[in-house]
Amino acid sequence: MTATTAGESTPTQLTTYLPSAEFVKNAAIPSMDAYNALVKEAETDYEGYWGRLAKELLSWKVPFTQVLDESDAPFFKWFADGKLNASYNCLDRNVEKGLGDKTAIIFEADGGEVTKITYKALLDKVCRIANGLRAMGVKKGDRVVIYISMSIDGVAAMQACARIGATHSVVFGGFSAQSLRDRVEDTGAVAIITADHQVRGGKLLPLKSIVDEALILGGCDSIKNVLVVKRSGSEIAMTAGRDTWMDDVVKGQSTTCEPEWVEAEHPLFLLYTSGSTGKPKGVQHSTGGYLLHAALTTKWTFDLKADDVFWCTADIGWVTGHTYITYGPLALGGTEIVFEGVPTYPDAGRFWKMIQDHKCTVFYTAPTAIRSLIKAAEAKDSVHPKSYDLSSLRLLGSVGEPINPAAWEWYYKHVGGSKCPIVDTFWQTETGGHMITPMPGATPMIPGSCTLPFPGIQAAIVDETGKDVPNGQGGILVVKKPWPSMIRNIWGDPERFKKSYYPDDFKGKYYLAGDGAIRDEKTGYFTITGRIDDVLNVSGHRMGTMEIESALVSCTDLVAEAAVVGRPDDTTGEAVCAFVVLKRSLPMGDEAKAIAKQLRDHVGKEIGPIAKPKDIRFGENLPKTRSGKIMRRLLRSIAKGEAITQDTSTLENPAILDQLGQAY
Ligand code: 6R9
Repeated sequence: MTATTAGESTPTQLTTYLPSAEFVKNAAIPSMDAYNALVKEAETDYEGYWGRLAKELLSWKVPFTQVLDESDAPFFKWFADGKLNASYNCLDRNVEKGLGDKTAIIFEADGGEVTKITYKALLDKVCRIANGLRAMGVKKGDRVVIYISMSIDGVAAMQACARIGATHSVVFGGFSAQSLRDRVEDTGAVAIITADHQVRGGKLLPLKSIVDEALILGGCDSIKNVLVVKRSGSEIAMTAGRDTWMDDVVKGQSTTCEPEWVEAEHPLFLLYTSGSTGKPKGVQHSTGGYLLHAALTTKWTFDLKADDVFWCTADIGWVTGHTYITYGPLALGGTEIVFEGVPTYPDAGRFWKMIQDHKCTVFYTAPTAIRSLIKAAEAKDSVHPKSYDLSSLRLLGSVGEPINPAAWEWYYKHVGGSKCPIVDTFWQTETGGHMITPMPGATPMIPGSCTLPFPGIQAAIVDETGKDVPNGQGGILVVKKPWPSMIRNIWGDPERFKKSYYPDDFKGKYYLAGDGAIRDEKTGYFTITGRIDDVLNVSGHRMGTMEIESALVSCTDLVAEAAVVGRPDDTTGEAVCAFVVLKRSLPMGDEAKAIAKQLRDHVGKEIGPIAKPKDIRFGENLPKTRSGKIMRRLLRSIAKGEAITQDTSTLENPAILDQLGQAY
């Protein structure tokens, strides 16, 4: 790869990186001309373009005759009269192509044990789970909640649901009983698939007992069955008539299972994510359009080839794990790594050692992981990438939050050996797959920019009235045309769907991403400037400030009022900072520390450990305007430790600013 410095050197000037001739030689999209030709094809005949790709990448039981149906906008339908099955597309058809003996998944457990499974064996496993679910009466359209950690079983459970047309809803294993309960109730699921325990960083953590707790909290009467995968083998409570070991569910089941051929619009999954207001929303995805984009982006953005060993380090509890573990790589017949645990156990060299051991070629992770591994590597040579053989790598990816140029360059140099392109992929739970990203064999890369839209995606930046803003000027990120893998609805709340994503501000015509962005004057490249709503991004995990505030005030004995803002953090991107007014006198010193711990534990219990505030600041009141509005901009300055430059003359009680100066 050649590094060229573009234009004159100014302090903000960043280097442009070009893909190497060697990478370009075999790339799916080998030049900007090839990229531009696809963009042009989509512009000239939008439906023809997506229709062509849907036929080329997916196998249809019943071919579609219409590509896009806009008659009920913004409830768009894609390939609506076509029928297919996602599990057939990911498994059977690869076996039929002669890939039965090819490794589908290389699984490495927390303790380092490796299990490999071929396409044929994975298909057998999925069929047996699917038959077991059918035997329990689970059928097309039913919802199944999956609460499990990273495992072949987790991927197989998702595929088994897809096989019988049941809509899965995976709940991240770090969520609390309360969060799990809320999601179970909202989906009205008939079954939960879980495991006895999960293992993270050498520690055994409960899963099944949290399911029990969630079900006791009430509102989950729809659940008829709980299927339990054995991970630890330790003793756990089983409720007769409701709980069954997965081993017993699949015992005696056939390894063939006729797929349920579903309409392309049939909901493949629901995945809960945070918005700016209210409870987390159940993002509903389709089968046909979603799977098309999962496969297509894996093919073009990750340039996946038959002999690649692909590794996406995300958890299947997040959308990245859905699209780039469970569906995309398998739909293309790829070999992928799945790992259990954390990047820092047994030490911060885990990722590098796994890349070396499994000869990983394409590696996809989050900036927060990179930043924490940089810190560790700089402190200790043995966990520095240079202590490992990473020569198998040919492409790197980043997702979840903006990657700062310094982290980008370290990733490029120390992990990629200055020869691997980096795809900085911007997308969201709602978009199903990549929206703005370099094409690795074509797009000149600039650290910190996700560059240009994926071919066919009509991303743009507009002002509050929906008017395009010129390059060089920041604005609101929108998508002007519907695309196949877009969110179809918020489960059970179509009004909220319209309000959140197709607001009247843009006459209901543009998809509102919720992020701000700016395009470079010269290159037209996009840089994401962060959320424009009250959503925080901590270690690439989305959280609503409102959710955390509700969790804090639900500690009714202690908390009178709470406000939550984000502040920049070197490692996690953003950190949660809570401002709390207690029902008692202002605590100081050790007492304040103890209360802060109590509040953190409470948030951990209400939502999950990821939502625990890093800083808690106590005040006798919150800074408010005379009309009673919390001055959030001011809170953000305090959280950052900035000198206060805002006008505080409207502040009702300026004295509390001093109290809020101390973080616990
Ligand atoms: C896939 C995923 C979505 C939000 C999104 C944005 C941020 C994701 C990014 C990025 C800058 C990138 N985000 N990728 N910001 N550059 N490459 O992360 O989905 O969990 O729904 O989060 O994450 O703010 O709106 P999700």
